[in-house]
Amino acid sequence: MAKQQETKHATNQPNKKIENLEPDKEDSTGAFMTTDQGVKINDDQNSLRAGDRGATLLEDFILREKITHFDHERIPERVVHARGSAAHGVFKVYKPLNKFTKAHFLNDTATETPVFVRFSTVAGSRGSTDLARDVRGFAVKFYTQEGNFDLVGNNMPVFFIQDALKFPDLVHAVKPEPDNEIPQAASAHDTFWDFISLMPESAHMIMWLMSDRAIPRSYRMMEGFGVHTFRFINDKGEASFVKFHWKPLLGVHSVAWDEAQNISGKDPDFHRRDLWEAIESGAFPEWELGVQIVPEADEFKFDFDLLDATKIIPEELVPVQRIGKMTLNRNPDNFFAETEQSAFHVGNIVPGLDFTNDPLLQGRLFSYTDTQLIRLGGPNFHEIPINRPVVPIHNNQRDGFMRQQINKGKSSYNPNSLGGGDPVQAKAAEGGFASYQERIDAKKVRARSKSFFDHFSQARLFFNSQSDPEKNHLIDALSFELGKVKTVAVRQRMIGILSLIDRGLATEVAYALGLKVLKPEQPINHSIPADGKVADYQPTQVESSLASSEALSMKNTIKDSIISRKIAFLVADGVDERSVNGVKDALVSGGAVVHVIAPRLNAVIGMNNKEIAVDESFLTAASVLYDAVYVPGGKNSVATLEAEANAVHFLNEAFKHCKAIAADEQGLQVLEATYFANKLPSDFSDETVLTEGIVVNGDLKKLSEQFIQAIALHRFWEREKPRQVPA
Ligand code: HDD
Repeated sequence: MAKQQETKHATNQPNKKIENLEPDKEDSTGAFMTTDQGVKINDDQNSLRAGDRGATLLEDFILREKITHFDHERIPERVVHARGSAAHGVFKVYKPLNKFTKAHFLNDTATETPVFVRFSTVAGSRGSTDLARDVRGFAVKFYTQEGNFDLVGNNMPVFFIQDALKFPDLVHAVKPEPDNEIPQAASAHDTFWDFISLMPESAHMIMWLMSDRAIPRSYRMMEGFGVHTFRFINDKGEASFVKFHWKPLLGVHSVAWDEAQNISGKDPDFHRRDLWEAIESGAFPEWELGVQIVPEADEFKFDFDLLDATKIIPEELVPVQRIGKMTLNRNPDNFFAETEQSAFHVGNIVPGLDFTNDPLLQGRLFSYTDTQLIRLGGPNFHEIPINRPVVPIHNNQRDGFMRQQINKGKSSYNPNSLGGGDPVQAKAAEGGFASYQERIDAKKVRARSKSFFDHFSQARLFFNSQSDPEKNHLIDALSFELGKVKTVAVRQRMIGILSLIDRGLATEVAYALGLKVLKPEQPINHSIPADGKVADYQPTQVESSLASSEALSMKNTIKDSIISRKIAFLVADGVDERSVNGVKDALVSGGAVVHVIAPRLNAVIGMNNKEIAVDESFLTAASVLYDAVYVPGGKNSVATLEAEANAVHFLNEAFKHCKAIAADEQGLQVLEATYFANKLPSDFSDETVLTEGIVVNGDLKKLSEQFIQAIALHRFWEREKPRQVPA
């Protein structure tokens, strides 16, 4: 299927990684079936027996081979980020960045660097729902001409903890509880909030996790962040600090929590399917790569520490420069071979980039190779096609399980004379990687810098930057999650932490939990050294130099297109074909995907006896799987639909989830059968449409225009204000 995309390829160069994968691909079209040894098989239905009712013979190598392979098909899932989906694509830089970095792929504007990108949830297992409230992984492997660079980030710019030593604790706390393995893919349980309530440094991340960012509408509509501060190194050996951002060209959008829970039942593969279908249809997802660059000299200029992964650099302080674009334009051919076996490592960097001393990053540098050793079974996982670079590998590493490369010659050591001294080391000028020579003069200590002790100012900045609907969602999310916690003392301790972020927030959540905001307990900070004074190691309360930051609210995101958005048309026999086709044509030419949904499958007969193909029935479709709904007229069609509970429910849910809804003059009759009939706007002017998201118009051209504008706005959260939406 991916082959069809050749013609739609948004870019114009052959993708070197796809070429590199080609020799390993297998295509059975027109071929004989064989064993793994290449022997043609003439009966794949019956094992070899002593007589047709007798015992199976051990000599049946066909049976033995097939069952043995099957028995060994599974590998361990990733210990975190087990559930994921991936795609191939390319990255191209806009202009050379040589002032800051010598990395070739960030300087050569002519080259399209192949990428493989895997998106994931963190806590759930491989088969868990895509719509869990969770952080999303955003891992990009750049197959550059200088080797692989992996930017292994998330869709949130900060992290729960400051030191990698706490990572196993965090993950043990969020994963299903160890006695009964409950709950799957959810943080709403005691052990997670027990840990969080004792880890004040997680406060900022918790604000992100409880926000709508944790329930994206699509992987294609998420930001990505490298999280840590990295280093850029130019060809003079000068360094600057850099933070990486991915900015989606479709904007950042989310679903409602009630919707997320429903999608988990109706289509747990919602994000996987969405990514796959968008790429198959040629609606290639795109992100711009952004960088925030801080000169070395400004390292201590901020009221937070650049090495602290629980902090952002607000965009008001250091703007994000957009330096290039990534386009995902090809689905994998095989999920296991590519997506499952892809092995990312934050330590895979190329000349022109380097690490910083962020203690979270430093610990990650160990963890990723280590985990691949157990997951992929040995030290040669870099040879698996999806992981190998597009440049040759020459070194003296040898052997190990599943070695693919056939190294020639006698010498596998350096220095050597028998092999002519090869392979030779490359000088920095020849592209050899040379680590940045950071000056360090320090005692070896187990301690945390005091510059890491402000845990609340940026959590507050995040909360203060949210729009009212976003704040309400955050309060609801915390009330839901803590409501699922059974231990009241944990809930109470969390209210204490929240009160250190924002008193109003804590009061609202406490109200929902039937608790009071008490004076918070002394938050525990785990960085107390054996001989340290506890008082010195308590979190500090610092005011952020900023009251709010625009980039933190999804309200300010791009809302200018309906590309790849899914629109449901509710129809029945007798529908007005002109209304269906007119509005459909307008939406499809705007890039949207239209599904016709009817009481039963196959087709409906319109009022002018024309057949209209049906994509889904009310049984197989659900409102939560669409971005907007249209009800075309036709006397008999609307009469059927207004009496059809599933159609009315479809609309009620769309209204509840704040989606754009449209009807032509006759279709209005069906809207009048919903619970929101008495909330329909009194006029359908352009202005009302843009605030209320409901379009009714007899003029199909005008209707289509207004509907397109409304869909582009994504959601009409103001509708939630009266908080009176059942469904
Ligand atoms: Fe991690 C996987 C992102 C902290 C240890 N991590 C993993 C993946 C992503 C991230 C996107 C999935 C990659 C894929 O699709 O295969 N991790 C992050 C970010 C972090 C972070 C953005 C903080 C800024 N991780 C982190 C720490 C540790 C790990 C502190 C351990 C000390 N992460 C792992 C791992 C995983 C992993 C155990 C599991 C599967 C894998 O590596 O390949 O090594």
